[in-house]
Amino acid sequence: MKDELQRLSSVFEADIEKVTNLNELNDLRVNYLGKKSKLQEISNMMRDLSAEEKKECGKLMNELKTSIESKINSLKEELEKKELNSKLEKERIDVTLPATKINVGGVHPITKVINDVEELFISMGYDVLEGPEVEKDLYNFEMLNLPKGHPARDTQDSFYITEDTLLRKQTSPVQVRTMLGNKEKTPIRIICPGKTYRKDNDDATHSHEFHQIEGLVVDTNISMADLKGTLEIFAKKMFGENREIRFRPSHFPFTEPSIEVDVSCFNCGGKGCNICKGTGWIEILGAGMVHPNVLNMCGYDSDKFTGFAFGIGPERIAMLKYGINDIRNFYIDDLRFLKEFDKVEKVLK
Ligand code: 2U9
Repeated sequence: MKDELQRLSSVFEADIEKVTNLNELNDLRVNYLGKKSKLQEISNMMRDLSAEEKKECGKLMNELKTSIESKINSLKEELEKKELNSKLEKERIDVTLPATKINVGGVHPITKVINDVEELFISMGYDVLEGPEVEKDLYNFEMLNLPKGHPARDTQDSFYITEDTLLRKQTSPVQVRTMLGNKEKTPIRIICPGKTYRKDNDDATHSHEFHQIEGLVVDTNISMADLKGTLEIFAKKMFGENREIRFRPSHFPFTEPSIEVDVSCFNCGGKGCNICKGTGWIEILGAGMVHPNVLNMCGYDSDKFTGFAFGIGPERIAMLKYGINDIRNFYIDDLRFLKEFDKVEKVLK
């Protein structure tokens, strides 16, 4: 039995020498320490020994078992370290390699204009409200003093979904909804930015899809002077502190009186140049006093309340401000345009 143990010890020494990885080491452990191992076989044979021999052989066997276990464990540690090192070696990062290029996007010019306008009006106490792009005929036309049959409702001009629903032509339905929804009929001071649609033949200055930022103020004693003061602040913020504005009479069904607003040319200061076509003035938006019919239809007593409204086209503002000569540039996602614009933005800052 002692010889058997001696032989097993030498064979183990030879076998462990051959082990090169953790899988082989595990096989070795099963072979030498498992339930069907050689050591277990010898242990079973001990049953037939005398008590004296059993004691002696048992001691030797435990010593061998402990020695096998400790040799396997220390080799395991060694192999694990080796495997980790070779993994680290393979995965080593070469910090001298050029970094992966990160493409950082810029703010789209239309978004930039909308953000600037929102920031200004929020600073003057306005709320910013949005609404659905698919609208009811009722809110898009009827409540804005455009009854059925009105020439401005020409179906050619709009995208109808059903007879009573269409893609909104202006953001005005948001203001209508706000007035109707304000049950206490408290004063209103809002701007409504968003996408709008009308049937148009797209070219350098026309697009069937565009944006608007409409403003509405309803309160007691609101006059055209309030409108002028407000739009003057707007013009100065967007086109420079030295700008002046002027009102020209116009017509919109939802405002009375209605006006078109010009800003003194930011290029020549009003002397006349190619940008203002020699006039010294550039048209920037439309506005007016809210039509009494609109106020009444939306539940505001026009004998008590007055209000002003205006409509800004962010595309027009961006084209003027950044010298963009084709409206289609805003929608075709040409990176060359967007990147150029990003550079312009950085210079303007
Ligand atoms: C309500 C009452 C009145 C909104 C207004 C304009 C004048 C205007 C144009 C600007 C550029 C359209 O996109 S554009 O071509 N808009 O000139 N918009 S007053 O008036 C309202 C709106 C809602 C309840």
